[in-house]
Amino acid sequence: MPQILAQPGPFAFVPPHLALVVIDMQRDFIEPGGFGAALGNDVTPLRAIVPAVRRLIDGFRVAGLMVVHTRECHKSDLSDCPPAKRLRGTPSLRIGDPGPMGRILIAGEPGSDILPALAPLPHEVVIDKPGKGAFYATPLQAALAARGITHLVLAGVTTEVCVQTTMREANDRGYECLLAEDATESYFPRFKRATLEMVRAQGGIVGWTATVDAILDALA
Ligand code: C5J
Repeated sequence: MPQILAQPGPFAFVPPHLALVVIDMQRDFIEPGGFGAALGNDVTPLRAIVPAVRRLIDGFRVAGLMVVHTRECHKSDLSDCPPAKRLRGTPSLRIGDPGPMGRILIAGEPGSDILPALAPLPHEVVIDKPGKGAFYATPLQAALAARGITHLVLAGVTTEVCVQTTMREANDRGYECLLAEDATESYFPRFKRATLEMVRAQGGIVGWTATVDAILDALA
């Protein structure tokens, strides 16, 4: 059985049952003028992981493994956006407001698109999600079950919000999960460090972490 050199120990998997889930690599989080910037964040650190995410996606594609992409976005009438989510904090633009890349975090608007460098292929699953976790109110679990997926590699942004929430949701559903250390990023470096540590603490209480190189070595 192939193994990824991971922390806190080797991550064993059977190839056809392993999928990559790429979380929210959208213009709204990574480009100026989107939701991430409206919350007052410097978005430039997130752009730096694009090449690593692309290498990971390419590795899964070459290995013939499932690649899933998610987008955090809402219906244009905001019927799937709880007022608590929309009204919290003091962003310069709220969800649904018009911005330079169209309405913030609304499905179909330019800002909700995945970055062109990481665009899904036509046959790949794309999950639009109204929450931080990719399992809440989405068909993700059914899509994974249809392919017999038991093991997940997670990547994307932001580490401690949508990526970690999705990893915890997956862990509770019985998936073995590994977070790609250099293919995830946060607006807050210390939150990323803390997430990696808490995921793999206590013998891997939420799962494993490994570098993109280690993951690709095991797929080769
Ligand atoms: C956030 C996300 N940070 N994709 N979304 O609101 O992590």
